[in-house]
Amino acid sequence: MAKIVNSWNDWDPLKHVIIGSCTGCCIPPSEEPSEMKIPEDSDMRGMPYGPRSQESVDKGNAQLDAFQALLEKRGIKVDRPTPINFYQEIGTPDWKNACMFGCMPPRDVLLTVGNEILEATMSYRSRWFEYLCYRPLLQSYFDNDPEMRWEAAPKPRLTDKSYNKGYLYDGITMEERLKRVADLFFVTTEYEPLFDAADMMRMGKDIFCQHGLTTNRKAMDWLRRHFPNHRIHSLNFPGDAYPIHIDATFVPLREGLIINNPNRTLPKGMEQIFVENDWEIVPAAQPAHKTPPPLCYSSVWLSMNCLVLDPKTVCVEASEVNQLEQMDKLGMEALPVPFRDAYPFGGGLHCSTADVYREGTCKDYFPKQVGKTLVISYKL
Ligand code: DAV
Repeated sequence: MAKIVNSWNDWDPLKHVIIGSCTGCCIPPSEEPSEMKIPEDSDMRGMPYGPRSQESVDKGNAQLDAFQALLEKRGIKVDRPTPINFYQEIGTPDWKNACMFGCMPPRDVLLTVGNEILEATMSYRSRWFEYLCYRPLLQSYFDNDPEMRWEAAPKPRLTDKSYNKGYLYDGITMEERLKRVADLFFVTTEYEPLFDAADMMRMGKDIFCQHGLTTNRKAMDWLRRHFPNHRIHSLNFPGDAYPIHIDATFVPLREGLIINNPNRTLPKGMEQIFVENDWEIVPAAQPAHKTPPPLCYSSVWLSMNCLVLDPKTVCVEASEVNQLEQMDKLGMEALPVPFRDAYPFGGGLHCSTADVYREGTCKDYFPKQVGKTLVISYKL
């Protein structure tokens, strides 16, 4: 039987990937952590929950299908999840929620590390059951690849103990938001491990995790124990008032090269491990757009949320002219992919995919373990 699952980083040659789907996606009811993510001036603020319009779903799906066709033309195998009925009340013995979110960004849910695919805990109630959409795929990988490790992180209780009540209050200023991020005080507590897979940047033997609204330190400690042959690091980016998911902030393009959101740079002491190991950190190009598309959770920095196909080739959103130009300057062939109609469903080209197979093995890109990033224990 063939090997199906293998991926150690975000840049080795991609052979097999999952692309999400907009079918049935909903705007979920407001919850403490999702409210935090929505900027004051966003048209998402105060939106009633319920299914997204069929027109927007069709437009999003058309772009996802075209992206699939582009990858398949290049010999990359593409799988798709099986959407469930997201517009139904869900619950556990601890809570109820009026509906779910969707299954557009598989990157948030699935963390591939070598021959393992790990289902993340997630940190919103609306996304608690999202793993079900990927189960048909995971089960078939498990059935057909005898080495595939299928794992799920402990499902979180997500009771009120997991959230800092009143963290977001009316009239909170931008200054206060930024201070809280700098102080590592987030809406999620340290009560239980919580993480979205998109907060992880996989770099061979090292996994760098963004500490923010969706991932806490206890999750990093859980990952440290779960992956004993890896080194788990914590990164934070104090310039980001809404820190969720590392992939519009700090994005590796190939061995030795990372683009970093210029508004969200690493604090002192955290850049050292990259510098000492000869990694170049380049400020990412400015987004081409002043605002995200309507009803979008993410910022304009989805411009840098690109999918690397191999160390010389990268997919970039087609209207992101500055980012396309920068890729060229950095020696990458950039393939333009129209994708703004899919953004509102949860993200860009990186978010909307999850690795199944990339060539390559687990390498040590950071032999010099220096600076202040290594997670020893979750305590601050
Ligand atoms: O800048 O809004 C989006 C990341 C989505 N996975 C941002 C982060």
